[in-house]
Amino acid sequence: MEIINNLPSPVGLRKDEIISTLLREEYGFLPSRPFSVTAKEESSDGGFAASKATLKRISLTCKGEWGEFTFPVSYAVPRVGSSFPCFIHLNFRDFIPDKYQPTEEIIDNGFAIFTIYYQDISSDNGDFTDKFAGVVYPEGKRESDDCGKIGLWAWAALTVLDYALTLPELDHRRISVVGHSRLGKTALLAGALDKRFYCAFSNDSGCSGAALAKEKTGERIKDITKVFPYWFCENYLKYVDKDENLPFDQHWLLAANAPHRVYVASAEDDGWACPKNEYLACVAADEYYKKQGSVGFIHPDRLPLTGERFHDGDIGYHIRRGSHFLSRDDWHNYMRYINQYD
Ligand code: GTR
Repeated sequence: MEIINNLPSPVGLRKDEIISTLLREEYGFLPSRPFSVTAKEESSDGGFAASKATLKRISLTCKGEWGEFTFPVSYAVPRVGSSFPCFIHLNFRDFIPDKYQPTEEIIDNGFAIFTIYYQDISSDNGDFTDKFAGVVYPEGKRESDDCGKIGLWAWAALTVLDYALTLPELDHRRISVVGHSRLGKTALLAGALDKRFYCAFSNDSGCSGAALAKEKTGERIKDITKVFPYWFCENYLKYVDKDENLPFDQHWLLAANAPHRVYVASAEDDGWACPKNEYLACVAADEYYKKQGSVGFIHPDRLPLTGERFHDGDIGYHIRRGSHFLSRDDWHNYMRYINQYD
């Protein structure tokens, strides 16, 4: 099979070494974890989805060495049953349901789901005084290795995980993080930073997400840092036009998710993300997973065909028909992947 030669290998490095390289050079170091997270139920609707689920709006108040920050989340949970596997979904809107979150279908499959509207954590722009950014970066100023917005959004997913792990109705072994596109990059980072996740699901995350930078088509580091420099730490700018000889690459981000699962979903027509390099990153991360004693990526010795799914390893994968979108096909593949195991 076609592979990309001379990729820097994470094999031989400890996981904390891989993560500190990714944080120092690309995403930036995150704010410290909160000392406490307190939940307040703002509303509860037991009639949600034909009364099959309860939909709650909850405020989470976090206290930490940086001060205090409160953000809202939505939580939909089936009304009948117990030990629900759960998704923490970073979404682009706070609508329930939403075109990227078919909540009733998720409930019907026996899953609970948290939704974080990402801009409730901090705006999707270069304003570092907004919301949580303003708490951790007084006057909106960052050091060159302080995290950008992706790091702040990932911080929120870890915080919701802290809260989810206090809920007796959830299966604490099977709480996963999901995101699409910029929020797929965020889900992969959150997964790398917290071994308590079951799986990190990256949907069409592309450049600076699941796709290898080397030999990538579509979006490159120069493009992404031109429009969205604030997603990353300032150090990342030094890699503009250096995609071909980075000292690390995006398979390190997948590898840093070991030993828990990671899942990469691509869409055939998503050329800007580069489905080929999303697949080849899974291939390249396999060796590190195997060295940790995990089943790595089980796949044929060729590029995938549209419609294929590879669900037998700790690195899960599918490529579907269509364009850049978090679709029902993607969700059904994610639930199928989780359900086949436990
Ligand atoms: C694009 C960006 C991609 C992807 C996408 C999104 O414009 O360049 O890397 O993250 O936005 O998040 O929708």
